[in-house]
Amino acid sequence: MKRLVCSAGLVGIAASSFAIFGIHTGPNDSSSFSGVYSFGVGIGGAYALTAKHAALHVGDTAMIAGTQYTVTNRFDDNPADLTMLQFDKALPGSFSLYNTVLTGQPNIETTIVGYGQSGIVRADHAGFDIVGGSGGTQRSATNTIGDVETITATPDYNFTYEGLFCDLDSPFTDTPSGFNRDWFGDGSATANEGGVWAGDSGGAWLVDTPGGFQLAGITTVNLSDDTATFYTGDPNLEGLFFGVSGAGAVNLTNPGVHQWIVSTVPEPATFAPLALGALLLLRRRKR
Ligand SMILES: [Ca+2]
Ligand SMILES: [Ca+2]
Repeated sequence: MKRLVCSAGLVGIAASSFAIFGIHTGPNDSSSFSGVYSFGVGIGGAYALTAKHAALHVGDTAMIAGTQYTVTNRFDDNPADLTMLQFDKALPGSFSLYNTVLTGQPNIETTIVGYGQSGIVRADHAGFDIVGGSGGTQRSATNTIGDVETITATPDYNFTYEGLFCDLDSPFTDTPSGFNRDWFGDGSATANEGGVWAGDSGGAWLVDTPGGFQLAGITTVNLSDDTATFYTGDPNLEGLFFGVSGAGAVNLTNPGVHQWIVSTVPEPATFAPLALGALLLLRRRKR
């Protein structure tokens, strides 16, 4: 397994949270992933997963399409940067959990969805500049999950967990030396290569399957390779350098994390649509 040598910053609302950007994703470009909310990701019924360092608290409310949802329970008893929220009623959208365990260097594409600040590509093609005040709009970007390993997020938090990691590859042929490298050695940029920035914590890392998008990770950190020195001294880059920067999520496919999720939800919430269908069928038969 590759060892990440990097500094990692949490991307939540707190000290240094993060946002979605991508080469085709500007401040006004939004996609629609029902089930990904600014507070986390619906997993069925009244439950959502999010990053612990940015999670709502019991009694907090969120508005979805004009309806208010209130947090009634918060489950923090997981060592990862991961919290489960329970609301007072079922959330309108959700994703099922990706059911393949990701380890080593899976090299599969993920679609990252969040509400953080957006970035625009710099004229010199060395990376992105953050667009100030651009948070709050749902955006998506893609990347390749090139590494799965256990990290400790920052000294400020006691999170140690297995994460999914992506490097930020340049899609340009004229990117300056150093920034044009493939940090993880997992291949070049995807069609809408991007990462995360402030405000993206708690967002979704989705894998496209024949059955639709499934949830593999929850956004938690961004990374930079602090062994690379060619980018230092350029404050405009803000840690969003091609060849140096990356994004990280809590690996929900880790067996221990998966077990915590399914055992914390008191009912098989992800089976709710199926149960409803069965109920309708029974009613129909009675007629
Ligand atoms: Ca990449
Ligand atoms: Ca790469």
